[in-house]
Amino acid sequence: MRNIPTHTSGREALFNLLEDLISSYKKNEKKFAVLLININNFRELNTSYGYKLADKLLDQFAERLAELLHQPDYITQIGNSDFVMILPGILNEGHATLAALKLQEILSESFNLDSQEYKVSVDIGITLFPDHATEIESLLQAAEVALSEARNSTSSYAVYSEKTKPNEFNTWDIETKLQKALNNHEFELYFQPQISIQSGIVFGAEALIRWKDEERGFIRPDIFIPVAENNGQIYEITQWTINSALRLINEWPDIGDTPLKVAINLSAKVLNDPDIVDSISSAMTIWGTDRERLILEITESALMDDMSTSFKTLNELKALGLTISIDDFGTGYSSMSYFKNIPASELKIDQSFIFNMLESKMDRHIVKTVIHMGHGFDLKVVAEGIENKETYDALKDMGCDIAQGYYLARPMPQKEFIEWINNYQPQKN
Ligand code: G
Ligand code: G
Ligand code: MN
Repeated sequence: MRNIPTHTSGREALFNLLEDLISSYKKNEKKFAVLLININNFRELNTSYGYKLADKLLDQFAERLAELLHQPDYITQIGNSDFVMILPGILNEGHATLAALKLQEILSESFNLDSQEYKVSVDIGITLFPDHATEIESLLQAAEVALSEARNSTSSYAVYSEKTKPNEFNTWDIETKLQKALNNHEFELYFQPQISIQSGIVFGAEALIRWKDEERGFIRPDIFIPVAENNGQIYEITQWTINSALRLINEWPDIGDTPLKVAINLSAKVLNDPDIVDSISSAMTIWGTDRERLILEITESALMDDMSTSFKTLNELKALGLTISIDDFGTGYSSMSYFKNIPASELKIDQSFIFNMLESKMDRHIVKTVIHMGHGFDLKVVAEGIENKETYDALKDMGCDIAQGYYLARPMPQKEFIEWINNYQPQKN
């Protein structure tokens, strides 16, 4: 077990501690340091090794941090891959950077899991009370700024400094910019084609949101969707995505016997919104959408977080005639028993299995098994992340239903997508 508080409870305890420290340190004119520690590429770790292993790694990581503590130091986990360490009673900035160096030294030794070695690297943002800020929020914000500075520099730690602030694009900035983007409709939907692999004809497309900021250029949804999930902006973004997609598909040409489908990514968070079913249903009425055309993708891992609420909402959406697809399938570390009641009609095998399936016998075996199992449950199986013809052909042989990946086409804006459909020649093999 992790012997330090995690997530929400950690955050609350941290705020309480900071409140106490700030009020007593203000009186005594003493300094303390806040270190924000972030594990690099934690998401990739989850994808490559699975949640179970990543969790074990996180446990060991937390243990190592805890060993380092001297009374009255304090450490807590505040996000999936973020930890905050408080060092009370330091005399100057040098003390704090020394601690950061020490931390890095200790964390850079490999972790041993299931008799394999894993390396982890961290970035650390450092901020001092009262030098950089004197309130809880602004202290943590300054630590975020310092962390971004560390991420973007060759050094893996950085101390907050006023001059880094205006150019930095931290979580705080994203929130404000995101709101502006929502108000000004700065988003665009891109579409990545999906092909019915056995017949070779176009099946439809996955809609992927794109946000281009004036200064920063394209900001990846991987970066801003989690921020929006945290602060509630995700509801508005979801409305925008659904309405845009349903409006745009009305411009797509009719080819073949069945209309082209659109797959929209839904954050599992919105499944808790009591109005979500009604709002999707009324968007379909407004845009005159044929129910069979809409696919909703939910990632497997998010689904597992709150299975009872998610399943209830998904069943209602399925009852409306929509297709539910389980995205990133195979990374959610799930118990197979949920399959008996799964409110889905489609599985999207995670890209990580597809990328290496030609080289890795293990990955090939997983893909084959998922296809077989999916079909056993009457589910259509989609493979995404197909980057070459050999992979496409192998998936066809395995009986996979739908294909998506750079080999076929990259995500593209509406206009190009329509041209792409019109020029597409069915794959002949
Ligand atoms: O291609 P890409 O970088 O767009 O996608 C990165 C991630 O962002 C994927 O996991 C995808 O599911 C997610 N994503 C893309 N568009 C949307 C969207 O409109 N809503 C939500 N919730 N997630 C999206
Ligand atoms: O999590 P989700 O499955 O929604 O993520 C879709 C993401 O995968 C998008 O970011 C999309 O651009 C990306 N993508 C789609 N096809 C390929 C591919 O063939 N190779 C790689 N590397 N990424 C892909
Ligand atoms: Mn998806």
